[in-house]
Amino acid sequence: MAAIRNEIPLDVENTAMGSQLEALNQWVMDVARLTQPDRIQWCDGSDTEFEELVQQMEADGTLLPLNSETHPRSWLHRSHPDDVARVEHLTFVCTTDREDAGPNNHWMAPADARAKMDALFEGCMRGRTMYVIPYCMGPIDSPLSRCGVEITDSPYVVANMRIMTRMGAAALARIEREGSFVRGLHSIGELDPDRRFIMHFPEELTIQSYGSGYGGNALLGKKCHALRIASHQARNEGWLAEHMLILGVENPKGETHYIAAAFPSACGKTNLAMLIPPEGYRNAGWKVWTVGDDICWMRPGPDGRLYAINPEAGFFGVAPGTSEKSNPNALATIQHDTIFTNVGVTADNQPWWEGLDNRVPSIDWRGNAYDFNAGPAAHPNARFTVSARQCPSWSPKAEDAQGVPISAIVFGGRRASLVPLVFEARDWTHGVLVGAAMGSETTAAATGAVGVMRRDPMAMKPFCGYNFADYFSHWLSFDKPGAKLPKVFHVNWFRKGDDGKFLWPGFGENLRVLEWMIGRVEGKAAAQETPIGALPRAEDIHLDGVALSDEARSVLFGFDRAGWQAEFDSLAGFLDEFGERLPGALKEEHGRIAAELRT
Ligand code: GTP
Ligand code: SPV
Ligand code: MN
Repeated sequence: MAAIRNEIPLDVENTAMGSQLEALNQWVMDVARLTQPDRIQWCDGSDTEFEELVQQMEADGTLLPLNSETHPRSWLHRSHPDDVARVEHLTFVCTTDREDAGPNNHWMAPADARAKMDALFEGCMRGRTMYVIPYCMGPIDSPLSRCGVEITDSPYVVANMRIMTRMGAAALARIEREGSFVRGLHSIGELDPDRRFIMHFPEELTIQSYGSGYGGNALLGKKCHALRIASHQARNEGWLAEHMLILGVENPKGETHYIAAAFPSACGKTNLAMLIPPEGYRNAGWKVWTVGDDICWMRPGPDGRLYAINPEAGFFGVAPGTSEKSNPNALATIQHDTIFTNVGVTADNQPWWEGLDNRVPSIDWRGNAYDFNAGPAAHPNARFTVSARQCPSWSPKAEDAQGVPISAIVFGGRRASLVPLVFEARDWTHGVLVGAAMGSETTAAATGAVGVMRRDPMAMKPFCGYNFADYFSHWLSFDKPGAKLPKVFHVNWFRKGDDGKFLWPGFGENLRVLEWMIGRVEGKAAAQETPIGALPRAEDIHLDGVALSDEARSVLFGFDRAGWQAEFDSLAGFLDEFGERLPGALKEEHGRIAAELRT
């Protein structure tokens, strides 16, 4: 349908679409009247459309072609140097009642937010093209999927949305069938950090983003829709929208267990989702299948188990640290048809980032000659955008309309001290407390200080579209008669020794921990009971071939009672922030464990 309309104003009669789409047409026209673009382009997701966009972006320097022999059909995009990550302090949840957004969100009254945004959007697309992007989050035929339409003035956003979502004609047809969709309006504006806001109106299923062209701020299908708005919808409709990877672990008998894991931004989801088993495991027949690397939508199936889909169609992955050694599957995935954002380049125009290999780059992410003393070649939050289908470990079940059944849910974060390698929650309620208690050191995925410990419940601190107290209640509500809920675990790949180095080798070796979890699910693996949950002793996990110091062994598999008492004291303070709204069951669970820790 690739209808390109140059004339403004539009009227409904002018559009080539059925009456079911009247609401969409009306909204597009309203937006055009406000933002005053020179032209409007409805995106159909076709190859021709993509090629035209790329040509245009190559011509104006938005996309720089990379070495076509080593990286065919791949490009470098350099963002504005002040626009390199999510901006949590400028991200708002605008509910009628402030308490519905909760202390975990920045809140603005809907009318105030709308007035502020209208003023910013007014005439902002003059001289630009306005793109209308219909998209579907999740397999196009899945009952768990949801649709949206993003309006943007950024062709870079269109190209990324085409990789990250099911975009175009099929999504528009589903919208026409269903009638409802999430409305996202985006403009890069002036890319001025002082005129930048990411607003969410969950009650109206609406998103408004102005002033940034980067990742989660601008690709509205991702964090804004699939997490903030979807978490709100999921609460009303009885499902979960989570910041989780989904992977399948296939054992030598050919049985596959699916695991969903919530780690905060830049804390290892992409890496775990694409794990390649250590050699011995590989030879024995173990395989890992990737279903998703960032977002998981799940809901109870007829058999009482939780079934999960990945709403995304691509990866927007962290480049720095990605190497043949750490994540060979990711590296294989990004050899062609990939958009790199804010990486460096070598003298022969190949993309390069810290941790890739020992070559020396020639140009840094800002486009300056590389100077070792002037900072890294790649921005620490440099990313690649690539279709998930290119991943060698991409699961054949990833397109399954019913989703995959989840055997285990894993929480985890960057914790240099206290938290052992892995432990298992006693039951669902304890598991929800373990998720609510998550803490992690901040990373470059958002602007602000890096390495600061903060509470990040279920890795959703930046992404939960409503009050965390209600979110914890929603999680608890899944434990009802007939439910066959997954076991809940907590992991920490980031424990450091006295020398400040990581004690656990991580990456592929993490399969040993997944194997123990599956053993627990199947009732086969042993553990030691402690007040914080069931911990494996070193002998309960297969560690053959892993060189661990005595310090590593005692710390990774150890339980520090005094340390956990202090942790539970601090957790009490955090939970108190939610006041009366905090579910009593969570408070009681905390009190029970705190008391056990004191005896
Ligand atoms: P978002 O896309 O921001 O949500 O992040 P993510 O959770 O997918 O993070 P990703 O897998 O890209 O990991 C980010 C960083 O963590 C990279 O620098 C990795 O090298 C590092 N990392 C991942 N897994 C491990 C691990 O097992 N051990 C150690 N030490 N580092 C890891
Ligand atoms: C994250 O920050 O968790 C990401 C990257 O996955 S972004 O899409 O920019 O939010
Ligand atoms: Mn993420």
